[in-house]
Amino acid sequence: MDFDAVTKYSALHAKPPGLSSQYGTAGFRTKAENLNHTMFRMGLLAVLRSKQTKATIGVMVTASHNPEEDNGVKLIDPLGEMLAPSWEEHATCLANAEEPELQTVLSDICQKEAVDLQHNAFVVIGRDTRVSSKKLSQSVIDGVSALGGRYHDYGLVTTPQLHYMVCCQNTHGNYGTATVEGYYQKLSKAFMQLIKQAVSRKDGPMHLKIDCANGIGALKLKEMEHYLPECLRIHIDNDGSKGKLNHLCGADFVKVHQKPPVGLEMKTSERCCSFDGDADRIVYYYNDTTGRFHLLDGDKIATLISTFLKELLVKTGQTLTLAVIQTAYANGSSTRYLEEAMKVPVHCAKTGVKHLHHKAQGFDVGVYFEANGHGTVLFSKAAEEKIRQQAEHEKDNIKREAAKILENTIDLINQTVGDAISDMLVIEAILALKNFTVQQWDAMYTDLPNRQLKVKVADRRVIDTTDAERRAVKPPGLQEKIDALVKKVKWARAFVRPSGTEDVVRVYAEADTQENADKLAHEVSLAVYHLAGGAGEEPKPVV
Ligand code: NG1
Ligand code: ZN
Repeated sequence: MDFDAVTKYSALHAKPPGLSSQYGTAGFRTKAENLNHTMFRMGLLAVLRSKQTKATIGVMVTASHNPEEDNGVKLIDPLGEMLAPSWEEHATCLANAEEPELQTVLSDICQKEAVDLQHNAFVVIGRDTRVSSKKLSQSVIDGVSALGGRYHDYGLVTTPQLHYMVCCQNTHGNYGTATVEGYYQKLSKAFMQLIKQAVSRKDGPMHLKIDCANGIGALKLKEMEHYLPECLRIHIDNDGSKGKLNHLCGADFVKVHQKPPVGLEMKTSERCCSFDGDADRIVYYYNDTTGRFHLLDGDKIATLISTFLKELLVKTGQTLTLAVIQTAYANGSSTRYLEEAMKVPVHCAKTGVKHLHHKAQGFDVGVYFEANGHGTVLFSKAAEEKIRQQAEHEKDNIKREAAKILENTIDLINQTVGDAISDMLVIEAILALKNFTVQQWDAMYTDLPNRQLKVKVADRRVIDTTDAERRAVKPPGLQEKIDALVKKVKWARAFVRPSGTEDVVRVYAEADTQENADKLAHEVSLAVYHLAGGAGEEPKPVV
């Protein structure tokens, strides 16, 4: 390893002494002005990971739904999945090493992970539309070059597009062609195959309004529009030409505030959706005839997709396991509906898609979604093979047709990570095939009223949880207090956990009415404030 080159280049991306950060749920995320050294070092780390795995590694520069001033970076492992947990620790050590320690930390990682320094490294890089992203991705490139790695800069891409590229590169084109055109072609072909049957019955084109959060999703959808069939008319709003990234718009805003984004004109019953800033999350919504806003979040999406897949699996006669993976934030109604009405097993994982992804890998078909709209479907290799075989060789017409639909669904889904564009096309195809309106989809079950709040505490690590974050084991007395509060309210559920991306404790409550959910969330916030070292003013009631 040419340490001299590393030292020389590192001086150009020097770490401000004392600054420390952590590779969290979604990589590093903080004010863009403090990220130069982190980016350079993640370029270095990507080279080491590439040498160790003997595969292409991805580096994505984005801060997803955070405001424009923030930025962030995450590494993508060989099959397009999130970075392995042991390497997250290396990432944190490397990002926090003071300049003179840099060489020692790099050597330690090489030693611990038996990195083959002779092996060539290849890194692919992508970035979102933030003003800071261009310069920061150049810092990543400098890091890659300092360790003699080769790279390809994909420039402006959505996060899931870069995950797709990594998977394509490492499967030698089996997953698809590693270009944005390859991505558009793969998805649009699968989509057209899927909706063929539905289109013949439909009277007119399907219309969908899309709030792109003033982010990368708008650019990429505009490119992709030419590949999509006439029958799907997309109307892109918040395309970045006027508004600020993620400001009063985007999937996170819509989900958290439970209201439509600014900059999108919604007519009664019109089907609309919102992407987040890097286009890996999606939520749907509409206004009913009384003007009431209806949100169809990740739980509703998981329900629609898993119901569709289950019906098809039954038709094929294949005995494949299917499960839905949720987090504690999933609405209680969705879990009940899936388990009781649909007879689909549901599992709960810790927050963060890597945990859901991992759990979903334990099934032939694993549907995972966070309530905030980040999710996808995983098919085991064996399941995929069985379905493809059946689609080609099955004699029974009904079984063969069902297998073909499943095969096209597999090709339409981005199995590497949640992908707003791919998820949107899957949803549009399912609605068309089932001849469902957004209202019919929404009517599958009714969400329990719920409220999410944040509480500031001196040190959020004083809270420790168990049972997929549904119960607090620390500080003493907190869970007992929550239990007592929950007991008083009908259909209630509440939990608290320290956020992995913000310096806050998150509180979630649901109950029979919005008023009760708001009241419970506030009371639980007060319990956190008093028992877990609240900072600043006491939490106020929800208004
Ligand atoms: P934290 O801040 O750990 O709650 C948030 C989301 C996660 C996940 C990550 C990464 C909620 C409640 N939490 O994590 O689901 O998406 O950000 O972006 O939505
Ligand atoms: Zn995102």
